[in-house]
Amino acid sequence: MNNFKYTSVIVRDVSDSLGEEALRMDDGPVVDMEKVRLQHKEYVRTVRSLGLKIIKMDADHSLPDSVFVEDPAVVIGTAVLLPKLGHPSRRPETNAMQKVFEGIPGMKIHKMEDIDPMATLDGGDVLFTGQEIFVGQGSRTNERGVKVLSQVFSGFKVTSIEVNGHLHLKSVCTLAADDTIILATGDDESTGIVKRLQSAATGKYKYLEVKGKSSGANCVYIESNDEPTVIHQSFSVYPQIEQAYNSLKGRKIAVDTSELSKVDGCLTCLGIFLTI
Ligand code: CIR
Repeated sequence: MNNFKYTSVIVRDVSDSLGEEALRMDDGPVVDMEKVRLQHKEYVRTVRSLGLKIIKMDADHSLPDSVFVEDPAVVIGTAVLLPKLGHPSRRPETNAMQKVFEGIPGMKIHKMEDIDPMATLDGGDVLFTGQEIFVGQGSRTNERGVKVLSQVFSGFKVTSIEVNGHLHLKSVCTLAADDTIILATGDDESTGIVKRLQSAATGKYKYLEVKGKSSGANCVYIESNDEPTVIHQSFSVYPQIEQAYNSLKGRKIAVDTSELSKVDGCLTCLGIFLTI
């Protein structure tokens, strides 16, 4: 399977209600919606420039967090799991997502709620490395959600990692190359999470460590266009990550999504990458 040779990406236009109503872990600075839209546009332009087809969903202004499309779908190959999202306000997001996948020939859709109505999961908790799947268990994903994920993607080993102090597993670690996981170790919670992941891992990986804001370790790894590419956060916003990303082979592209990080959005959360 060409796990990371993506051909298309699902994105969703920004909801007008994001600034005022999106969920956030901390009360913080006001969100500048103009900046959010510009940063989202730039992200979409970057992904398109890599040759990927953009499948764009319309904004739903009644769903403030719906730009974060990674959470309402987990896709590996032709299998898609539509989870029951961890936070009730986000659960309707899977309705439009289901319609999108029904329109893509060859996809096999699994609805978490039909398998176990008590299970919850956010896609941001699911880290697929090509060798195995790690799934964060914390405020959004419960044990039953992990179980449903293991059933749907039964061809891979699924390991649950306790997540505390951060929204999702991928808030602190993501894949940066086919054999490399980039990890945040800037605070006690992220250090604990990545230590648990490292001791549970059965695949062979190199680990790249970054300090500072944990979301500096959230990047998108793509093998389309015959050159491994990493889309990472801007070095001017996250100076601590420069050395780590520069040590990777292949193409590196910076995209600034710092305005979305005010409501806990990372880079991975803005797209669902498909290989078919
Ligand atoms: C939430 O709390 O659900 C949103 N404000 C942020 C979700 C970000 N999702 C992700 O990184 N996968």
